[in-house]
Amino acid sequence: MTEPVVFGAAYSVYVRAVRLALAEKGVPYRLEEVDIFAEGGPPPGYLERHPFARIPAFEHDGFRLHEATAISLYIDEVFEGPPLMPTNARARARVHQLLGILDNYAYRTLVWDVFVERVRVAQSGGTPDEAKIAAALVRARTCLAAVESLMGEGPWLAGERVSLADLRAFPMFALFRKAPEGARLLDSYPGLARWFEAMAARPSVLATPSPVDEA
Ligand SMILES: N[C@@H](CCC(=O)N[C@@H](CS)C(=O)NCC(=O)O)C(=O)O
Repeated sequence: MTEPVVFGAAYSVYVRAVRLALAEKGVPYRLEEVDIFAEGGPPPGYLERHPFARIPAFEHDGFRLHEATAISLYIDEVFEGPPLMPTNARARARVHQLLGILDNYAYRTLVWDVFVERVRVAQSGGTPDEAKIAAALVRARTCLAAVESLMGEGPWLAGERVSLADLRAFPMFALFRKAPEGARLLDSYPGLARWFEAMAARPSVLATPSPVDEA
C-alpha cells in the first residue's frame, strides 16, 4: 500500500483530527499543503478533490475521500494499529453522538465565535465583537456540559480508550483554550480539564502541532 496523502493545512481543526487518527495508528503519511483561505482561493484542481472547497481531502492508493468522519473511519479500518472506535455498540453510538455535537454545535461556537473573534481578530488589528463572544460563551457552556456529561468518569470521551471523539474534540478545544475566557470556561469543567491535559500529553498531539500554538 502506498502512503496516504492528507490535503490541507496544519492550522485546520479538521485536518488535525485526521492527522491525529493517522498518528494514533502509527501510519506514515504526507501532508500536502492546501490553504483554503489563500488569496484567489484553493489551488487549481482542488475542487475535484473537494467540491465544497474545504479541508481536509484525502487520497490512498487512488481512493479519494473528503469529510473528516469518513476519512477517519477509513483510516481506522484499513490500517493496523490501536482501534479508534469501541467494539461495544453503545460506546460506538456515543462516539457518533459526540461527533455530531462537535461538528454541529461546538465547532462554529468554540473556534469561530470565540477563538477567531477573540484571538485572530485582535492579532490582525481588528476589534473583537464582544456581543458575539458573549453569546457564543452561552452556547459554549451547553457544549461543554453536554460533552462532560457524556464522558462520565472518563478518562476518555467515549469508551475505554482514545476514540475518534477525542481526536475530533481536541483540536477544537485547543483553539478555544487560546482565548482567556475559553481557558477559564474549560477549567471550570473538571472532567474536561483533566481530559484536556491527558490528551495534550499524547505523542499524536505532540506530533501534530498547530501553527497557532507557536504564534
Ligand atoms: N464537513 C467537513 C468540514 C471541514 C471544514 O469545515 N474545514 C475547515 C477548516 S478547519 C474549512 O475548510 N474551512 C473553509 C471555509 O469555511 O471556507 C469535514 O468534516 O471535513
